[in-house]
Amino acid sequence: MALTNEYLKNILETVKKRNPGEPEFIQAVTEVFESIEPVIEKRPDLVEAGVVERLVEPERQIIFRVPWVDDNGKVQVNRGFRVQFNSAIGPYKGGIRLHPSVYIGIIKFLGFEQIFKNSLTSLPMGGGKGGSDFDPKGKSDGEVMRFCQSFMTELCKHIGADTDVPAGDIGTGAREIGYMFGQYKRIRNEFTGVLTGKGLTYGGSLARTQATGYGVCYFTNEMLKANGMSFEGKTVVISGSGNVAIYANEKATSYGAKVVAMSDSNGYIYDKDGIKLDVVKEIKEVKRGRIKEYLDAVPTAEYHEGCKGIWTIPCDIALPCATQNEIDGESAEILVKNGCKVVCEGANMPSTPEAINTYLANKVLFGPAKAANAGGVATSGLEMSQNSERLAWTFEEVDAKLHNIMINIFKACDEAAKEYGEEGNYMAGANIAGFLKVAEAMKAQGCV
Ligand code: NDP
Ligand code: 2IT
Repeated sequence: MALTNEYLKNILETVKKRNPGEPEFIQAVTEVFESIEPVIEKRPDLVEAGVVERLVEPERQIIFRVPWVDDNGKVQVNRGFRVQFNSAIGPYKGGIRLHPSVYIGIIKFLGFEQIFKNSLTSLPMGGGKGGSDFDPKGKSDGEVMRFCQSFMTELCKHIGADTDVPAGDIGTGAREIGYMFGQYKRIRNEFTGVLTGKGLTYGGSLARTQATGYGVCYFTNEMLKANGMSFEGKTVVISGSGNVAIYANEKATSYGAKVVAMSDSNGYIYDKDGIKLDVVKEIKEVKRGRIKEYLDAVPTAEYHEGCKGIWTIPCDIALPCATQNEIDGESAEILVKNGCKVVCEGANMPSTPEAINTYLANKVLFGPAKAANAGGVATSGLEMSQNSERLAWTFEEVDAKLHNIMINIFKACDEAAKEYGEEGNYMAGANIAGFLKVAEAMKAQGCV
């Protein structure tokens, strides 16, 4: 769908000129612009207030050196990033990605998506994202600790419980958050909720570990119900085998579905009898191993090299929970041909624009990332609330709030889509609903 609105077309041209070599960022901006076009047509006041040209420019971008010493005593240097994208509705909030593919364009696409996602949660959180091209894989605990301490030694100058609150993302889990929190506390001499995803002994929230994956399934379940379907008896394929994928599997299974495939960046496993999640948890959460080790415990399963092949496995529901652009147009065509009825995104921007067009053209129910995976950051928001009131809620309390938030996010997407003549297009609905709250706040606060 090409843009026709002149205001948006001109801004997109500027974004392309100003951010060369950042295709993921341009992709994220283009998708949002295509969705909000009908809003812009109806709201000259937002154009007058210059909302969109401000929205696409991060408020602040910090890039820094992260030197650390490896186990051989050799100095290593990585690059650290924090993009503080938008604080119109709350302090910057978003994860930290540690992966060799990280560069400024990845952090900007993630930070931009985070603005709308956080808006959809209904909690007061602005958008931000950070990370580094450091690869935690194959590093010792000591190396990871020294990297995290060095990363936080610089980052701590820019964040704070009321300023910017980072969390986990790819490559950043409980271990990394612990090391970063320890260093922040040591340098700043304050014990505050400056990071979320903390351990339960030092201010973390119950259910944060499960939140993103559970949230994806709560959202999927609402989408299924609204269209006369359910998880019961469905075959599900989930890419990835990290934090989001594992807990999406757990919740989908508890809803009566059978998850038959999972993956990592080397390959995928197929278990026609349903993946035994205990085995995956042991490999990934305890041993930090590879998904192919599943066959050591379940020799009847299959392992295939390469990640793309996972989308050739017939399924009713696909939950991409690994990384950006993991489903391209070709994979989407194969999913549709094999009878897939639902795609709901746990990862950020896992579908290329061609894939999304294929879903929409074939009436596949599509749950877009910024709505479907918002349960993680929503529960981070709940962790911040608990830290502020110096209390800890039970698992059931947090999970119930998360469930309710996901139900409301689905409603908001559904209603916004209907209001703007895009019934059933939850991507349009998510972008519109997420945008409107931020746009109103930016207009009200004047040209800042
Ligand atoms: P993890 O690091 O726990 O797991 C990532 C998983 O994805 C691993 O199985 C990893 O395989 C795989 N993966 C990562 N990069 C690639 C790649 N380039 N190609 C193929 N597979 C890849 O991360 P999370 O589970 O936390 O994050 C997964 C996705 O969910 C990301 O898109 C993240 O932004 C998004 N997300 C995460 C949230 C959270 O709360 N954690 C919240 C909302 C979204 P391998 O081990 O081989 O690298
Ligand atoms: O992409 C995301 O929403 C996250 N990685 C979680 C962010 C957070 O602050 O919990």
